[in-house]
Amino acid sequence: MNYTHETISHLKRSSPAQAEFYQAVEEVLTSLAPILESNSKYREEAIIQRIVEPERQIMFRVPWVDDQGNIQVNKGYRVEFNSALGPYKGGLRFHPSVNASIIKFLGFEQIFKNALTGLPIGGGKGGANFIPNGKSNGEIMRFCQSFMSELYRHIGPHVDVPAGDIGVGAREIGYMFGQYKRLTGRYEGALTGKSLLWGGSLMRKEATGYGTVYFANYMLNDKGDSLHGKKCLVSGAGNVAIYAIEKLYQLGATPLSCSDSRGTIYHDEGIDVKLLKRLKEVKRDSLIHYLDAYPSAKYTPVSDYPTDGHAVWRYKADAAFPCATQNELTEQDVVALINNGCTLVSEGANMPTTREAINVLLEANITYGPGKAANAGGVATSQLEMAQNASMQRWTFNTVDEQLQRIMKNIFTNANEVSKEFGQPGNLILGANIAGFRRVADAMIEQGVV
Ligand code: NDP
Ligand code: 2IT
Repeated sequence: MNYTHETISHLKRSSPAQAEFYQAVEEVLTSLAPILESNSKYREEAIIQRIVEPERQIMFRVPWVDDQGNIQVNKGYRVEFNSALGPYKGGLRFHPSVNASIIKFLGFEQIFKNALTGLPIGGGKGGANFIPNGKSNGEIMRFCQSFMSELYRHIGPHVDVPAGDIGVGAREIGYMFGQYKRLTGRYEGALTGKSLLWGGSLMRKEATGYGTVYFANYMLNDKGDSLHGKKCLVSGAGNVAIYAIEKLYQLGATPLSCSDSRGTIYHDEGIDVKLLKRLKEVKRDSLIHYLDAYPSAKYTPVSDYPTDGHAVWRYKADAAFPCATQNELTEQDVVALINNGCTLVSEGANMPTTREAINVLLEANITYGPGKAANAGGVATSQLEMAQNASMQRWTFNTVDEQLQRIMKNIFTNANEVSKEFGQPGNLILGANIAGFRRVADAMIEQGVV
């Protein structure tokens, strides 16, 4: 029986117009074929029918007043997808492209990613179709307060624990935490990614980018190689990209590029990570200003990108780290990478690689770390933040870093072992999807039809 085809047809009828969600489901179900064939219990328990349907979906109005005194209205979401393994856990995304399809694909991915960490966290995701770029601090604060004025009733340390994602960093988490505390009267870990001054964990900011690079290094170590001396392409210029770039330097590699929503920087001497932090974390400026300090670097505006992909992947390098957004690595981008000698792709972003591009990666035997494995360091460290909050402790940077490395290594080993168990050694997309699925599905079976 073709579960993938049957499930997608069903979803197209029951949840119309959700292309990114179908894409995420198709990718997972394609990988699950061997375990579904060999294991009748998952069919008898209707696990697939249950797992693709969120336990709860919340959609709400987010009204706020801009600096000109105009009333603005956005659409807010929280999809509580699966709580078999623990409280719903996953980020909030503020970006104009946010809609039900985007939040559902992210929430669906999060179920398996969180399961892979081995930690007690379920899967969820949320956000709003808000445009953070160009907004004043006051506007960001009023938006976050309005967003939390509805969200607070659905979350809590044992219920659902949101964090950041695109457009949501420490500043936004701060404003949302303040409003949560004001509305509930409780000072508790209902959000992660908090400031170090009031309950945040050391290393959370760095965790996703560092984790993605650790994961890439573990993949290479398994083949007797390492990142040392490798030239790397990175996309994005936000939280994940910045700390991936930082860790690449620490492991002896050279990151040559970064990108934002307006263009791509390629700098053959290596990206100046201090300047990048100043431009993006402090000034929230366009990457074009990188040229003010380095006129010899190359800037390509989006208008000059190839029609079938992205400028950032058209340079010569050994490894690629997509760290911006979904579907940012196309089939033609992957072909270009391979023709230029690239042998590794490690995904910091969620679903950055199109379905067709993944097929090319697998056929070419490229070392490939899928996002739900390679970028799980962020959510794993969020869970370490929850553990510190619950026990009123504060761990050192090194303690958290050691745990992050241990978790990333375990995820690699687990996905790799499962890929061998199912006769496709090294196919980590298959290994990660089956390993994550097995843990959630078995927990669902033990908890009955709920
Ligand atoms: P940020 O908002 O910090 O940075 C996102 C970066 O990507 C920015 O440079 C932004 O450009 C660029 N970008 C965003 N959307 C687009 C787009 N549609 N086209 C081109 N460029 C775009 O987000 P994060 O770094 O936190 O997230 C990046 C990716 O990593 C996302 O896929 C997210 O889901 C994933 N992720 C994040 C985790 C985390 O802990 N933060 C954990 C695991 C995965 P600009 O600066 O112009 O806005
Ligand atoms: O996609 C992700 O894993 C995140 N945005 C982080 C989620 C979290 O709860 O830390």
